[in-house]
Amino acid sequence: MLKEQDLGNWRKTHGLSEINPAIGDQQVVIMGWVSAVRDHGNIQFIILRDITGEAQITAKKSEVGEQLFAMIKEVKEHSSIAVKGKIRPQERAPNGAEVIPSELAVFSIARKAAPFVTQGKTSTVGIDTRLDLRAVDLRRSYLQCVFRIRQTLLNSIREFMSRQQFIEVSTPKMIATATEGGAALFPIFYYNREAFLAQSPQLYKEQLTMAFENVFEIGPIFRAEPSRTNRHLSEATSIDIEKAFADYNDVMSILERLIVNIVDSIKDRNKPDLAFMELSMPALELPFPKYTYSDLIDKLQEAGEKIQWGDDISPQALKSLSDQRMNGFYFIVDWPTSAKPFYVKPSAADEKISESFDLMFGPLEMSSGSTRINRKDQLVERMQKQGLKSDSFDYHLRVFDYGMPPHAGFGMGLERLLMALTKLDNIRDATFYPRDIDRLAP
Ligand code: AMO
Repeated sequence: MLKEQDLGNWRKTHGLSEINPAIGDQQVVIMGWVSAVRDHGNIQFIILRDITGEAQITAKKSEVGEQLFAMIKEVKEHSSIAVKGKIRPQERAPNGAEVIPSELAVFSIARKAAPFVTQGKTSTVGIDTRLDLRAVDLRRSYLQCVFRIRQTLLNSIREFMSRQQFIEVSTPKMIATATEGGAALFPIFYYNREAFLAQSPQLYKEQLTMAFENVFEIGPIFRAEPSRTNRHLSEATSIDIEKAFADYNDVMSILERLIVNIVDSIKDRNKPDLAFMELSMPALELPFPKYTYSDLIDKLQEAGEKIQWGDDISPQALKSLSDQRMNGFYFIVDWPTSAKPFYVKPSAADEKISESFDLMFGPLEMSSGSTRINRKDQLVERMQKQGLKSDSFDYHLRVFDYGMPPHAGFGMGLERLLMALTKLDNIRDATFYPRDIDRLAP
């Protein structure tokens, strides 16, 4: 019988990707979780995985002795184990080497077979079965690739924005008022008052341009989305930037260069992941194509869509257009003022149109942004037109008396971008523990 033991003095000497013939005769200690076992009678193979990669443990009864062999034979997939042993060259094993065990430590025995396999690119079970056991699901090679790409994405955003002299900020997630009209709020108890989870860092990032000029934030946003779609989460991660002395054209230029930088970093740093996923990054050319909202409405009407000027443009409608350039990244600019939140600046030439944009990838919205109103009286007027009480925004409006610079910015959904770049069907797979109308656990 296998017995579980504590870590005690056991420590790794090598990550599994470091196991190779060059290690020679020294003893190694490796640790990880069992991703596969193969029983060949008097030879037992275990494929062990850790965060660096995988290695093969080969136990021949004649080589390791009856007692250790019997123990190894009992090890099940997903168990957490350590092995002490020596390396032997083996062409067919990962990195050309196998580990011949001399001692086994079992930290945690897997008591059940997982309801899904962790190898391979596609899963045979529905997403809900996987999400119910998400930490086990995240052991899947495919998702490990997705989240390594996410890591590159986050690092390259921080590197790029820092190079452009943006400072990373953190703004409150418990807030007093809504900013994004259409999306519903989650109310919370804040001591004896009602408060909300932030839908966006919008007003705070705008205020911070007064002090820091250029700011960015990568943080959670909360949206009570009543619909069940493959592209909406109740808790998402937003990449927000705000820049003083700039308009929407300036921040569109930053956004497209940011996307190019991210894609280049992934191509450079995630080669093995892209190879495993059989995935190539989109070819990008600057500047990204721009379509005005009004032109798109005309095109959609020509394509037979029932859509009026002023309506939102749905992904389904966009799919009816057969424009090659709309398969990749492109901007839709100059949206109706009525379709955008109160802080978006109407155009000086025609106030029905706003200085705003959405960045799209195919039919999917990645980001939206705009030039903002920086005059208090105009902002109050826009709030009133949208039926908002300007008194409840007093905490925000008061800083406009002290020289709010002209500014512009955007917010981009991290999971949307990751989903688009890794060609995931469902946004839930682009986040560790998705939240939606049906799911609050795990
Ligand atoms: P918007 O509401 O368009 O704009 O949101 C910006 C981007 O955030 C992502 N996003 C979501 N992702 C997953 N699930 C959701 N429920 C969800 N909601 C939004 C999308 C979207 O394009 N304050 C403005 C931004 C700005 O003007 O700076 C805002 O929040 O990718």
